[in-house]
Amino acid sequence: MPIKVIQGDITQMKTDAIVNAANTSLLGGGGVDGAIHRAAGPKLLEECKTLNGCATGQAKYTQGYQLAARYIIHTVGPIWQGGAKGEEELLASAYLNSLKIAECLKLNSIAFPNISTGVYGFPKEKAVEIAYNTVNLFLRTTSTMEVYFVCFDAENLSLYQNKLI
Ligand code: AR6
Repeated sequence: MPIKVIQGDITQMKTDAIVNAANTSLLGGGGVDGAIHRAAGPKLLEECKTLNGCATGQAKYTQGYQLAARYIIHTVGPIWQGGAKGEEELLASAYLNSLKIAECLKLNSIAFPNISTGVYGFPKEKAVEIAYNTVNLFLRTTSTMEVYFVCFDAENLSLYQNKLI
């Protein structure tokens, strides 16, 4: 099974790339974004400053610097505003565009956090469906990449584990 679910800190992953749940500025923030910037070191912010931000649902990549992962793929999930503002499509795009970058870079493995389910408030159950379905479809049609869903909290972990059964 190329999809794996684990609980832990994504900054510790030894995959070829880890995905950052960033904001449109790409200049850092709290949550997983803050943890990745702290772990990668200050050169990450220097490179991010050259990227001119990132639109919601899009993705851009940088080097991994002090991380074990070679690359960081920065994507911006939607802020949940009730569900009528294209949030579901934008979350699917965030996953898909990250996977496309990994494919362009010819990566064998990638680790995702649970994008938008922290301060951006996306309902976790819906987010799991979208994440899982987007990755599954991508892997079926185009790729043999290993994909990890790295869950930080127990609720997301059990939602993902139930989805995989
Ligand atoms: N490893 C894996 N997952 C983590 C980690 C970690 N070290 N730390 C937190 N999470 P959030 P968002 C989980 O809020 O909702 C930032 O300020 C967390 O439990 O980090 O997409 C950005 O700059 C949750 O399940 O991201 C943006 O402004 C998931 O990561 C904004 O937050 C996402 O939570 C993005 O909000």
